[in-house]
Amino acid sequence: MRALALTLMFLLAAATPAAAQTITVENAWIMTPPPGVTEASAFVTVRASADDRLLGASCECAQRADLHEMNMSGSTMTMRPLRYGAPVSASAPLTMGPHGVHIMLTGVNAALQEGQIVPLRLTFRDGGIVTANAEVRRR
Ligand SMILES: [Cu+2]
Repeated sequence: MRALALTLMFLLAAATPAAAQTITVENAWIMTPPPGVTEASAFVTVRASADDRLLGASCECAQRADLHEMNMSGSTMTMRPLRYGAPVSASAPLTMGPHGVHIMLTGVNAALQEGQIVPLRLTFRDGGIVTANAEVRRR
């Protein structure tokens, strides 16, 4: 019986396609929201061993987490939602930042304080769900 269980475990592990894609998330952080503000931006750097797409994010610290991008139109910065996610290339990391791609957190939990570490869940098309520990900080 034990041998059968081990065989099943081995077969399940071998069938997991995630082994083909390796995703590394670095420098995850959330910009400290000013007092009374219920929106905040979160940023990560994503490296992937094969081309992939970041489809969405979630955080227990906020009611919603959406992928956005800042763009310059003339002299004004505009923000638009990335409805189809953000591409991650095997040749260049996806580097989020305050003037580019970011994760918009809305309905932020009042308990979000500077210095806190909160888990950020990222969903990839091929890589599945990756959780990163994001630090709440000013810059
Ligand atoms: Cu935004």
